[in-house]
Amino acid sequence: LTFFSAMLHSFSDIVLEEDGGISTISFLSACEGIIPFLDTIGSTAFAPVKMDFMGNISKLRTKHSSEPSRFATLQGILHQEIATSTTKVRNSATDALMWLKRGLRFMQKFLLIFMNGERNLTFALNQAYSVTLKPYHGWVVKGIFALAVKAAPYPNNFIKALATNPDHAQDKRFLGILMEDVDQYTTAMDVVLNIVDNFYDQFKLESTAVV
Ligand code: 6S8
Repeated sequence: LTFFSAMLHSFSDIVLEEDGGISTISFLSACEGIIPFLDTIGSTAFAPVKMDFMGNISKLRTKHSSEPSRFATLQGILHQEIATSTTKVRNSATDALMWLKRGLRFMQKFLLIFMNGERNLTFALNQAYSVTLKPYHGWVVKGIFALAVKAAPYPNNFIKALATNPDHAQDKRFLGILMEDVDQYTTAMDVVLNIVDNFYDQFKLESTAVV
């Protein structure tokens, strides 16, 4: 019925290992599940965002393929780069995951603000951006963001884009169902992102560099 319930691979499907290990494949599949979302609501202004997001997924997929059993969890990948002092090298998996989690946190915050009733999407996007990606962006990238925000759809079109069938969006009950799905989805994202954020804090992997 909604984009979130129809997703083949969602953050809600990620089963954590006993020690909190996050399956690399489940995580990357959940990330890929977001791409059709960018396609439906997106115009060409979204292209750089999508490319960056997909680039990081692909970096992590490549890393995983190089030694699937060792890199079965995201933590396994990070531990290996910590042990080999390669977390900061160009194109490291640590760096790819850092940007991926920042983008996901941006999306999660945006959805939460929307779910709490904010219907001015430009405002919601700016709010989410301020507390997630903005601190790491220099003026050029801030400009790209400002441009993308201008392509934000009208709230009704956004809601319609989140229905698997546009007719469903006309149903009085649709908004309530959508809000439930968004709630479940953002909660599942929160669990996974908190684990990854805590790992980055614990091992001092977060970079404050501005791009
Ligand atoms: C650093 C950086 N990546 C890159 O330079 C930036 C690329 C362009 C991003 C512009 C601003 C993005 C904000 C989101 C805009 C959405 C607006 C919607 C408007 C309608 C890193 O790149 C590389 O990733 C790394 O691999 C390495 O090379 O220094 C490193 C080297 O550089 C970023 O800042 C990551 C941006 C990720 C954005 C992911 C978006 C998440 C997905 C969904 C968002 C859903 C948006 C909801 C829209 C609803 C519309 C109403």
